[in-house]
Amino acid sequence: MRWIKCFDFKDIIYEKADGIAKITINRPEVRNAFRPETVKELLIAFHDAKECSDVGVILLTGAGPASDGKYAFCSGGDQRIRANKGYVGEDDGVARLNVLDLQKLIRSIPKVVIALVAGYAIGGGHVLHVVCDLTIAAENAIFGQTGPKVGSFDGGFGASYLARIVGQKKAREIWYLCMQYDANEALKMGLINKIVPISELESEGISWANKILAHSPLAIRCLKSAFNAELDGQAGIQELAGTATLLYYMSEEAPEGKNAYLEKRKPEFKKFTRIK
Ligand code: 2NE
Repeated sequence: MRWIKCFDFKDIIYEKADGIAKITINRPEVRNAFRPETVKELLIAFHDAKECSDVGVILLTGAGPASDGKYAFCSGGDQRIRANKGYVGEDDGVARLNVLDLQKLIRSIPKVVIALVAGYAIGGGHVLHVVCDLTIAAENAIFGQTGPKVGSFDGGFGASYLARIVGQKKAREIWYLCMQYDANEALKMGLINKIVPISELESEGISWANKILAHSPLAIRCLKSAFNAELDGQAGIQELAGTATLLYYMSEEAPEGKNAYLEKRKPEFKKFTRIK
């Protein structure tokens, strides 16, 4: 794969090739913990991938190994800069939880997002893989939440969507006990889709991406918003309805309304047959 680097980011690496975007959190010295600058860059990269019509699948991963040989997908919020109101940006001194915006974007982006997890996916980093459409894990992957141990919690997607994936009992166990789970345990509870040797993690992600890219983009888009609609309340319905509007714009009927308006005439909708 000949990845082409996009933008010049500090905390992440953003690359594209052959319909796939790869976003790598690049802070291995802190197990790829995120700070506001990291999340800001991730939001820019995901927005770019959303706008780029060449991209159909996005891979999200963590850089590694670190200098001690260990791997991480992401270890959540950088605890060194956590203040009373959230994580404080180095540039602006503002405390916030902008990772929640990132979670929403990953879920609503009309393209498939695949998490490639090597090593730790912990805390807010665990939630990031949870909100991805699919997760492929290396054999060394470790999953877990730490919130109640470090004085935090994610009661949004991190709890409710996790419970939809692994069931209420298991989700409560994960959050209340803050234990770590290896790749086999994660696969058994339906938290991830597949385990591969670490040397094959990226190639497996690319192989899955290519399978998806060979399929109908609109069908995949409709399916993603349909999966979300049931769970995400008004926002989920809005997403699905947005896709329905897109499809309607592509019909013969919708342009008739717009053209009639622009031509200052009455629209002729009667010429269209009602679909049974
Ligand atoms: C990830 C884990 C289990 C790895 O353990 P280990 O033993 O392999 O590494 P170690 O030595 O703990 O970490 C290596 C270096 O990375 C730093 C460590 O402090 C250490 O630095 P030095 O001592 O070498 O200087 N590091 C690792 N994770 C960090 C982090 N999140 N923030 C800052 N520095 C970090 C182990 O490192 C671990 O448990 N990490 C903490 C995981 C955690 O509690 N994350 C925050 C959860 S809360 C959250 O993410 C959140 C939320 O709940 C709601 C909204 C937004 C965010």
